[in-house]
Amino acid sequence: MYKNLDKINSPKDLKKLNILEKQELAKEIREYLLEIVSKNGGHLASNLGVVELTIALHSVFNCPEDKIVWDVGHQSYVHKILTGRKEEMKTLRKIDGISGFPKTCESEYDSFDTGHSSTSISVALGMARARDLLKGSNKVIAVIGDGSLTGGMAVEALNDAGSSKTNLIVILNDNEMSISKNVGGIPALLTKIRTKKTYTRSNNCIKRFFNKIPVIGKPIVNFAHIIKRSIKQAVIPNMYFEDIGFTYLGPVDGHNIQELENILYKSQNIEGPILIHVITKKGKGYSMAEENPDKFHGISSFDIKTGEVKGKKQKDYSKKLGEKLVELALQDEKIVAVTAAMKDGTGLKEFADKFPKRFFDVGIAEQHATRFNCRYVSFRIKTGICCIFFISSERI
Ligand SMILES: Cc1ncc(C[n+]2csc(CCOP(=O)(O)OP(=O)(O)O)c2C)c(N)n1
Repeated sequence: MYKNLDKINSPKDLKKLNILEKQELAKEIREYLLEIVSKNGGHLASNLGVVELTIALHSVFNCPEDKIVWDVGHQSYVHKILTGRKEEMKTLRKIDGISGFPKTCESEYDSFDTGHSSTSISVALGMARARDLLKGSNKVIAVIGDGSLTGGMAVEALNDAGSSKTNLIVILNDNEMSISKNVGGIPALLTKIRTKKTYTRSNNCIKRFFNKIPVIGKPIVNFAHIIKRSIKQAVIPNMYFEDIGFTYLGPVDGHNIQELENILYKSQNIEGPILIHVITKKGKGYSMAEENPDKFHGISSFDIKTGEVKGKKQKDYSKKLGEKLVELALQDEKIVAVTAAMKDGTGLKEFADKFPKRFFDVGIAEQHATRFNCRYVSFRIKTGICCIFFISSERI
């Protein structure tokens, strides 16, 4: 029995709750997620991380008219729970059970059939442009993780959306994790922005102060607005998102429902593409998952108290392959390994630990990895370097 959760059959019910009730609801949803995933298995850590974000999204927007596009579809459990599928979630990973990903045939609240990854901004931009042609007024929101943002398609879509002037909201769910620790220049940029958080706060305080001064207050604010960009550029080394045409909002605490709702309401009054930078903790609220987000990213049934996976752990092909690769790499220093953000899933952890200089995680970027791989293949002809290339093997 859940005091608040049992009352929620659609986002309409959610909108009736006050902020304290929503905070209690967030706790109950976490308990419910743990109850289900510990029994059936599933994607846990990412969902624990988006509980408040999903509550805020469904509190502020009006789905199904407004469209939410989940980039990594495994992040949609909370969305499913809040959109009338709480009971069905008990059939997750069972024969004929509910899908662990958004499915348009399952619910009108699922706007797109998403697997993984990096497709949401393209999909949402297409929906937004179609809406504009049809003279519609609904909102379109893409929710993309920092891991998925390393995928080429996401960058291509940002490039297009940024110059489009189309009303579109991109929520960047930044938990600093892909399945493993996120890698590359874009995550480094996000870290830079996160650590300059004080900029947004002090900027708002200054605005409020000058706005209170009669007559001269407003002109000063306007003047400040003109020089804002240069100040921003001085304080924040790289305003990448603004430079490519987005209005950047944030960073905002992804576990504070009130702050999230405020920023989502604010975004509704801004024209053009907007990127809202939301900071979340993968595995939030379950210490085992907070400490080992990669282990609890996707997991079989487990004991909630100990975090131990139930049943006998079988050696899978990836593990065996990884072991063989290490054995071969010990004999041949020209062997390297390339992965597209799937170090653990492809059995390469031991290789990465033993040969850090010969291991390349290129991010969720298989397209890039194949060309990068070809360089090594062409090297092989000349120098004998051999490349073992692993791509995603995850099932949807
Ligand atoms: C094209 C592709 N590459 C890699 C994967 C494996 N994969 C699935 S989810 C994921 C991490 C996604 O990270 P993020 O978008 O930050 O979401 P999070 O799980 O952290 O919430 C990865 C690497 C995949 N499914 N598809």
